[in-house]
Amino acid sequence: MLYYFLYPLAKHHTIFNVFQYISFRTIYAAVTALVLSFVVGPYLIERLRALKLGEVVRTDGPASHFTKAGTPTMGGAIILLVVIVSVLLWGNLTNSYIWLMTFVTVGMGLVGFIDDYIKVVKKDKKGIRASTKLLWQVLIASVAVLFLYQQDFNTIVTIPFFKDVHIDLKAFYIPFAVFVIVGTSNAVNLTDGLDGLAIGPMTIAAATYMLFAYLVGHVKIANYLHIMYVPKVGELAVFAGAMVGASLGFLWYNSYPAQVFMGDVGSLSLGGALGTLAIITKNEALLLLVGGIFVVEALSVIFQVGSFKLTGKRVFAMAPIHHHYELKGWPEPKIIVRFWIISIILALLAISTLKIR
Ligand code: 57M
Repeated sequence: MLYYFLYPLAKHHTIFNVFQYISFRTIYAAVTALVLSFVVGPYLIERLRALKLGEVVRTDGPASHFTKAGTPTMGGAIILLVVIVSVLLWGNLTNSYIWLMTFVTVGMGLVGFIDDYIKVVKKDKKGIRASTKLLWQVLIASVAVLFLYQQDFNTIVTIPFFKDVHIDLKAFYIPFAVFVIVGTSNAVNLTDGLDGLAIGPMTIAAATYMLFAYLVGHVKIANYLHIMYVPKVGELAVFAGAMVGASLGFLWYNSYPAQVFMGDVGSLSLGGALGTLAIITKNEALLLLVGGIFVVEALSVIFQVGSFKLTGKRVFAMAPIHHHYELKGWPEPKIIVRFWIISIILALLAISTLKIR
């Protein structure tokens, strides 16, 4: 909006020229989201507490979690609000990718909100049926991917570290991209089981894709780095910047010991947004590295369930894997910070693929 109203004033005063620069708007989108989180965060957390939207903690999990009962949840609504306001302020609203990101983020957020509402307000621990939830997620992701596909979106997938390996999935790109978006949304949800465990790696992953969106969308830099140039994608750096600011702002309150949990409204929407960022910036396969923590958490559940069904034996003391370390006696903050460290290393590795190919 600011771009729309203030950039035209550049004819009267050159200072307004800054509004055309994606780099400038990205930084201020992040700062705005962060400041907004600090302004509305305490008020909204208090509202969630007053509305008694507190977590019902499962009794079959690690005992250390019992003290967390009653912590306000659905804090992801703060993240959603802050991201959207910041993007509306700093984004170029004529860019269709900005709207596509907003659609997926809000759509997945709605699915999560309904699930949280049933669990927390209606006190029905099961929430929405897993199959119904998945159906809605697939539907939202499919609408987004079909929109891209009918715009002649590039269906080639590049493989990190291998310059000459390109796979053109053609029409198979549609189910592939839907899988990436829905899979990431659910993987972030599975990770969200310790204070700051999901939002830390999310901040790092969003920052990494912020950088990639900027580079991939800049014709000169893309040519210089010999990476795929995707027109108009630079604007998504603004969206990712808002995600970074909002995630950092949320981490302020969600860090150990958490004053608020994000709920499914936060995890499903942020995960969906991250998956969509990977698709639109054409760095789909790189998400395995950038979102490595989410991938490992999801794989730990797949192996645990698979092994139990096939052999009757468990691979981990408990899945997702963060519970395994809890049961081994690692203090919660140690697990969280170590997972953050791994995320940073993975992000640096991902950035190194710009040169190592
Ligand atoms: C969400 N939700 C947390 C909070 C958060 C198939 C199976 C592996 C599914 C999995 C599952 O249900 N995962 C989805 C996990 C819950 O957090 C809430 O949920 C929101 C995210 N959706 O925002 O509102 C609890 O996590 C803790 N928490 C924090 N800090 C945070 O910042 O401490 C969350 C955020 C909160 C709080 O205690 O109540 C959750 O873990 O329930 N299921 C599991 O994760 C269960 N695993 C399991 O059954 N494993 C089995 C099989 C099926 C693989 C096995 O290993 O044999 C575990 N989870 C729990 N107890 N709570 C085990 C039992």
